[in-house]
Amino acid sequence: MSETPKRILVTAALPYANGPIHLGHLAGAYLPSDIYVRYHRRCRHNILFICGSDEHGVPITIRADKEGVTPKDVVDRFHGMNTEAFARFGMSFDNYSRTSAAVHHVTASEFFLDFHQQGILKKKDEQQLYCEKDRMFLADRYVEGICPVCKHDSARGDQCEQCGPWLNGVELISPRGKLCGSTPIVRTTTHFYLPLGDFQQRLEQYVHSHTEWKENVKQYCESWFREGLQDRAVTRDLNWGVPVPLEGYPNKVLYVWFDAVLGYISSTKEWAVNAGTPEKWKEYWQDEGTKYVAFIGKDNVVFHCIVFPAMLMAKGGYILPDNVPANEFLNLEGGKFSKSRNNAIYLKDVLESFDPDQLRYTLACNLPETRDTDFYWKDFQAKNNSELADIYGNFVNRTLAFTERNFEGKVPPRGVLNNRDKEIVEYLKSVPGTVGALYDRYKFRDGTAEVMNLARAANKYFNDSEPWKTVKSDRAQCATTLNIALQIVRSLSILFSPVVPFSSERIWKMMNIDMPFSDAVWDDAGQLLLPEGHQISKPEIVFRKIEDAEIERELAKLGPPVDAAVPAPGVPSAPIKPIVGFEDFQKIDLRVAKIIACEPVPKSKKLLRLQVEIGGEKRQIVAGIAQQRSPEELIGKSVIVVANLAPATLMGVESQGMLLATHGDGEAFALLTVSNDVPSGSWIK
Ligand code: B3M
Ligand code: ZN
Repeated sequence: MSETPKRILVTAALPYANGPIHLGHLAGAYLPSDIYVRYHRRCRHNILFICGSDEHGVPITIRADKEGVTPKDVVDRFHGMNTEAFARFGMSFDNYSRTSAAVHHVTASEFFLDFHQQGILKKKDEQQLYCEKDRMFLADRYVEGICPVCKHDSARGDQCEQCGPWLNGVELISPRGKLCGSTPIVRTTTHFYLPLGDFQQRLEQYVHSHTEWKENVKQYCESWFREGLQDRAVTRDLNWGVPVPLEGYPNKVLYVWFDAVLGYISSTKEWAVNAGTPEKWKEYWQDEGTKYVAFIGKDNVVFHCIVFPAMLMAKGGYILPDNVPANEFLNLEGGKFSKSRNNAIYLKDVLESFDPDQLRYTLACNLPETRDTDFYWKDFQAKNNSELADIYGNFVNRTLAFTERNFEGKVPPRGVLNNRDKEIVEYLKSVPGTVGALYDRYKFRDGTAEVMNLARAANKYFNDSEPWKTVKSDRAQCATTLNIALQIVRSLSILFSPVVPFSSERIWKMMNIDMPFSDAVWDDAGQLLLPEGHQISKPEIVFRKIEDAEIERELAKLGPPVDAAVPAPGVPSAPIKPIVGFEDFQKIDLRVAKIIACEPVPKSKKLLRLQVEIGGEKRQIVAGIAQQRSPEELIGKSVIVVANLAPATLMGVESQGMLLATHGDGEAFALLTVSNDVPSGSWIK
């Protein structure tokens, strides 16, 4: 859609109400979406901005279990805390709802029932991990274990954070319950599945029709398509969530991702009711004239580009996202954000010491749009002091102060323009279009930089025009310079308003302009609209400088760096595990094994069943390397195995050992092998 759409719907991922909002969240989905919306509002486009708290799922119940409180206590606390922090940060949502709201339960149930009645959902009996001690099925994050793909040792039941795939708890190697740490058993339970495979063709068509999507997003979808979409369980054995709306399933709820994406729709319904136009939500979700943009972080791509569109297709009558601009991650001081290791910066804490605009500007300059970026406190200080204060703030102050001193604070007349004047006026005219086009292509860093470039050029214009000289030698020229400089101050406040809304409004007030700031229109920022003789107010400092001591204080609050080691290019880093004694190491029996047979494990995309020989003894090993190696490539190879690992059952097949391989996919994947001359059973020490 290149021409202006009739209306725009913007959603930002619903943050889990299980902890406070941190800078990683802001850089992922929230600041970009807010800049986009504020820009379009200035353009007077019909745009609606929707968000809310994601209050279901295991992240919530785990936190509640840990604290010994109810899930409701947890979501009430964080919903309140995050609503407030977002407001102080200037997030301009039209509605911020929560998925525990009645309207949401009704909406999610309606989708589920509709799918059930249409015969789309498949009911299946499946094996799931069950903890006999806690007497519960271990859904999603209630179980951890070794990732069958990359061998990461704390993959969660639903996903491996290290290598990314969507897992099923039973695929984990050596699973352990999150609550009591004991080894779960496998038990049969009934669940409803959404057959994503039935939608693959339409989903591929849909994704392929959006060549303009970000590369990372398209690549991610392609890898899912290549793998082939599978049936996905959309119910869970839990008590917290939207209850399965059918008779006979008392202890089952909808899977959190099934209900969460529908939270966008229910939040829109809530907005419509509050606005006194209860049917109006339909325009945003069901009218082809709406352009829908879903802002998210990269870890949510599959749910927004595949699962949610499939659900909307299944329901029928809904529009699909026109774009899903997913950001990469923001790292902290060269390491990963980690809440558990005190390596996170929470929004509410930053706002105790700094202005929201200081944070908004720094993050906007450093958004992880095409790759992961780092937040450094020193960088935060430098950007504030040398750009916001020294360029933008300085230009505003010197212009207003000069006008006050030499023209009684009134906009002086603009006379004949010299070449320098003409040049800056022409440049000013072009900026709204340039920046708007960048924002429309979700390039918020570049857009922000373009606005700062205008402030930079304006400072240079002021310097080169030397009004402190012309005020004596050529007062008419001096008046023209100041008239133009004041026009640019006005323009900058509009052009900067999506990024730094609070200070832009302060500047607008200092300019003493009658029109409410919210009425100022984007394209007018290219025009010279301040009338001659207009009285401006007394200038005040807009951006304060940040002292070294403030930054030292923030740095001291952080825990030791996580992942400080420099990883090899392209390889996801993993921290080195704690030291083990030689005795402990010696307990692990590593042997050379020869692969004599190999075949895929039925119904599994990842697992291979290998028959190996270890010095005359035959063993069966299940390895999660089906995507990296074919059986033909493996048969006959001499590999290294852990020969005394406790047996584990994977997808119903017993594994009596483990192959050694490097972590990672593609080039990063390697199986540890030795030459076939080395006899099998040889001991490695
Ligand atoms: N709450 C995951 C997250 O916060 C999830 C997003 C839901 S969007 C519908 O990353
Ligand atoms: Zn993994």
